[in-house]
Amino acid sequence: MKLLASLIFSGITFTSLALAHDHDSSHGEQKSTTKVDLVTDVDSLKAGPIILKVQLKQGQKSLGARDIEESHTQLVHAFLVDQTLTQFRHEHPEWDGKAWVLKTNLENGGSYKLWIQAKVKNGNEVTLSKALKVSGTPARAQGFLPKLQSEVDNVVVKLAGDAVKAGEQSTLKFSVSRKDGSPLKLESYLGAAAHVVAIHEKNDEMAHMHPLNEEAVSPFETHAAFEKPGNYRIWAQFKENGKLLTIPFTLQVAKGSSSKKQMDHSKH
Ligand SMILES: [Cu+2]
Repeated sequence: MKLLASLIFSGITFTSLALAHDHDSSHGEQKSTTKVDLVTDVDSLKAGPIILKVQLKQGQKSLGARDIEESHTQLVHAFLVDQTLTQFRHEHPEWDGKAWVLKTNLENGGSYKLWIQAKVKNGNEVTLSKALKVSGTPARAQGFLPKLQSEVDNVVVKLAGDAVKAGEQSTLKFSVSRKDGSPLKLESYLGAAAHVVAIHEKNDEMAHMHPLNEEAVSPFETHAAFEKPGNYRIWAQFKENGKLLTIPFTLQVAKGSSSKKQMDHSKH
């Protein structure tokens, strides 16, 4: 009897472990077994043209072009965002045999965050970040009042995403037109109709989304799941006539019923 009881007990334990594991893995690619550290050659830069050498370290190994799987036509996606969340750069560092070389131009100084996304071969997609100091005139803070309509270069984009709650899946809908209401002829950008990046006002959480529709048309929609409540700056990037447009928004994400649980998950 005793043996049987212990067998049942261990059986139950085993099942619940398996369930717990399943539960964890369903929460997305970020929490996983592939641990990668982000290392840069310097921690501080000067506003203007910059060159930053980035290493993706898996233990002692530096991950190079052969270790990374392409996603959206690129190996490594890099984003540089300052603390005001007004400065945004989306770049694709190139592997020079020793490091991923990131070249861009920063107009303003400030406290920046470098965000890196890469899909490790035989592993998972990692999202990494690192703080960088940039000397130079800081950008003027714009605050985080909701901004669901944005204009850049005669192009108007409206974002419909009201009642978005943390920890719950929502849909963001972007409608693009010219100021006079006429349509744009969108074209594919990096293998997607558009790229949408959302960063929390504390610059400590980011999400990179792509439209559900493959064809570059307006309106386009993306699925979004914001982990925590608060204000998010969102940049929609798409192309017309070979020209890349980057359109900023500010979206308020309300507390969701399951956001507490999600936040706990984000810690490990
Ligand atoms: Cu990219």
